[in-house]
Amino acid sequence: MRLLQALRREPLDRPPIWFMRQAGRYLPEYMELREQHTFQEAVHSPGVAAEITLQPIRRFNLDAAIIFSDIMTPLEAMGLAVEFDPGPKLEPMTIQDIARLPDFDPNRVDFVAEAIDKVRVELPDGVALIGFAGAPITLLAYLLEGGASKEFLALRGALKKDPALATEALCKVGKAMSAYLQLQVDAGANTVQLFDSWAGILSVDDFVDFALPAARAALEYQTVPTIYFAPHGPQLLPHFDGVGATAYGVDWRLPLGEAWKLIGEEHPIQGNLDPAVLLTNPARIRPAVAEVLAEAGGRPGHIFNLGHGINRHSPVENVAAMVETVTGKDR
Ligand code: 1CP
Repeated sequence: MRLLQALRREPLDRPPIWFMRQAGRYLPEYMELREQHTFQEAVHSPGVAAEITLQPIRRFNLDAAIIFSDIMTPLEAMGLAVEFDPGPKLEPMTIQDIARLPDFDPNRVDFVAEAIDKVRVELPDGVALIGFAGAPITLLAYLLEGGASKEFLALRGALKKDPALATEALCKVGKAMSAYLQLQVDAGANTVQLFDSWAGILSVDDFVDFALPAARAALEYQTVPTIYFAPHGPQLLPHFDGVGATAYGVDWRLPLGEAWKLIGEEHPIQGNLDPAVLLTNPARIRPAVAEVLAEAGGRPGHIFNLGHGINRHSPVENVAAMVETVTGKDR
């Protein structure tokens, strides 16, 4: 599998390509299924989740599928109820409540393993399946706020107020995500990605003291290659290495070559086309993709991706132009 080869830094004639949120709202066939099922119904029905996972694979020449689910889904296995509108909504919790959550019960998320099983049966040879989880500090941010926020002050306040208790809560969530990733690997995921979507709001010190050890704990016992993705924080790149992942995903803020130097060129890197480019047209997309490829310079260990999830208003023909520029026509 091309993605796994890149994760081993084997030389390749072109980098593998997949993109974050590739199963989602920019695809008319996803919107059609969403007319019949709520987001939660789709996630909880292995047949529907598998179908949505496969939709982008049928349309484009991609090297990986990512299981359709959400970073909030495994919290159900700790007894929490999450709703979506369209982002996650839940009762805000205190840091004490989080530290005392019940342990992760894999039986409560067996629908994810079932969906992975169904995807595996239909996935073309050579296409890898990616499992994923949210990184502990990102999940803590949502749990403390009860949903999205611009600044995540509740999180930053909790780290300052009682560092020991914050560490306890992070350990609880980190252990749960480690088990959740393992469940996906056991079901057939070839690699796993940890999404640390909000680590970038932290100071370097708080990242190193809190986010990094928690992310490391979620990844350290995995038996497949791992990818750690943290956008919005170029100040963090020189510290990524401490997470101990196989590869690191970066957003578009720095040119890929510069980001790669900061992370360390011995690690594979994933990224980093600005998703905004997909809102333009193929004539602008092709040179922008070529620029990312030139930054990577054909070096082994580059995985082509967007710098963050695709925007829902991206025209499908623009996505096709991006994929074709990376792959030519053939798989
Ligand atoms: O209405 C809808 O159809 C729901 C939109 C949607 C989708 C398609 C949500 C709600 N989640 C998802 C799927 C999803 N989420 C995937 C599927 C696989 C794929 O990539 O194709 C993945 C990997 C995620 C991960 C996720 N969820 C992240 C990490 C990635 C990132 O963007 O940084 C985060 C932060 C979430 C929370 C979330 N879930 C949904 C939304 C709209 C959000 C963002 C909320 C916010 O702004 O904080």
